[in-house]
Amino acid sequence: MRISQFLAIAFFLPLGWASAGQPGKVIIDTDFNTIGDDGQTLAMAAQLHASKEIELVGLTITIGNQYQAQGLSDCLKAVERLGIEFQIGVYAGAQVPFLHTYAAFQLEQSLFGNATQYVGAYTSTDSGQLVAPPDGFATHTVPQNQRAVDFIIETVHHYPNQVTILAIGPLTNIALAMRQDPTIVPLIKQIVIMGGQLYVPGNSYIGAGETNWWLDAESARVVLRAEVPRKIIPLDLTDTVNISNDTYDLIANHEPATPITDLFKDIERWPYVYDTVALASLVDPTLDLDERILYVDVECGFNEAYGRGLVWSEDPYPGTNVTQLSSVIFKIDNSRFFDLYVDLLTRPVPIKSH
Ligand SMILES: *[C@@H]1O[C@H](CO)[C@@H](O)[C@H](O)[C@H]1NC(C)=O
Ligand SMILES: *[C@@H]1O[C@H](CO)[C@@H](O)[C@H](O)[C@H]1NC(C)=O
Ligand SMILES: *[C@@H]1O[C@H](CO)[C@@H](O)[C@H](O)[C@H]1NC(C)=O
Ligand SMILES: *[C@@H]1O[C@H](CO)[C@@H](O)[C@H](O)[C@H]1NC(C)=O
Ligand SMILES: [Ca+2]
Repeated sequence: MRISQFLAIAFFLPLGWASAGQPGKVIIDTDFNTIGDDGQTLAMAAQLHASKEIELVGLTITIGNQYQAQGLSDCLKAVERLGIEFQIGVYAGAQVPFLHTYAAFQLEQSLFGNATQYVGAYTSTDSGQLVAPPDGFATHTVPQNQRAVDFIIETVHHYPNQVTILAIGPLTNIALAMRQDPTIVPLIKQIVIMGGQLYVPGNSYIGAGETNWWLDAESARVVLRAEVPRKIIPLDLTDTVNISNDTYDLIANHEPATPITDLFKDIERWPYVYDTVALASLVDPTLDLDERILYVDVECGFNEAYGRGLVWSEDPYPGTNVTQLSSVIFKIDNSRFFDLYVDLLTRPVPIKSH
């Protein structure tokens, strides 16, 4: 079943609190990597753009899985590989988190213990040496002249209440945009965030938080406290959306092979698909099976809990505007999700322009 049919059904169902009908225009803010969950999300979004189920308006790159310059380089190649490089601009974003720099991370290590889990870019300092994807660097695509923060601000003003931000990395670019021009905040249609953990352990340094929020907790806090409709896809959900070997094989062994399935064949098998769940939940809210409206915040103290999600079931501060509540998804329809995942990751690439 195609998404358009899902949407037709969704039309007759009560939609979730933060779901405002068809997704429409989407900016993806991403700590890009070639064929990890961010790269998969872009490949899926490009197909949804081609079939007009979303309108992808730009890709803004942030630090996270990799330093920003490497994510940017990999994303330039990705749009060429997908054949969307003349339609979708790639914008360079924040190079370091708002406060939680590599130096701060090193201090944390010395005070609170060594890293035992995933720390993304912080496995080393930024060497500045770019590494090519398996199929080489981009040959003819360069970043847009405009910076990510300015692009976000300009786009939201140009299309008031029409732009959804799919935020699948640390929230640095979005927080900076909200601070540079606070008038965008009430004009953002919705932010869908992959990040945070509420009742499950984290996957970042010493297990405190989820990696995106841990890498830049201050920016996460800015975005979580903004008066903007928000849907959160936390680890609590993504920990329950495991990809099976059979599903892997459907993509890796797909005939005919595509540049995406070829890349997929060589990735290290890993049970989680994180960011792709956020895209799916954005385009098809009927996938959401357990939605709760919660007040969500993030620990910013300089301690072992830095970056950990904080949650209240009710507004903790009298007078807080109700729009600061978040929709949090705890369960999706895994079977329908993986049907969509396999479908979108096996469609022909490069995508023919329309
Ligand atoms: C971190 O690891 C290094 C090298 O293994 C070790 O020398 C150091 O004592 C560790 N620090 C803490 C706080 O555990
Ligand atoms: C998903 O995979 C992880 C890691 O292999 C495992 O610990 C967990 O129990 C699995 N969860 C589900 C819902 O299958
Ligand atoms: C999935 O495949 C990997 C390697 O291809 C293998 O190590 C693992 O045991 C398989 N998992 C299951 C549940 O069959
Ligand atoms: C909450 O904020 C929205 C948007 O700024 C505003 O329209 C609304 O009146 C506010 N509600 C309360 C109770 O302050
Ligand atoms: Ca990501």
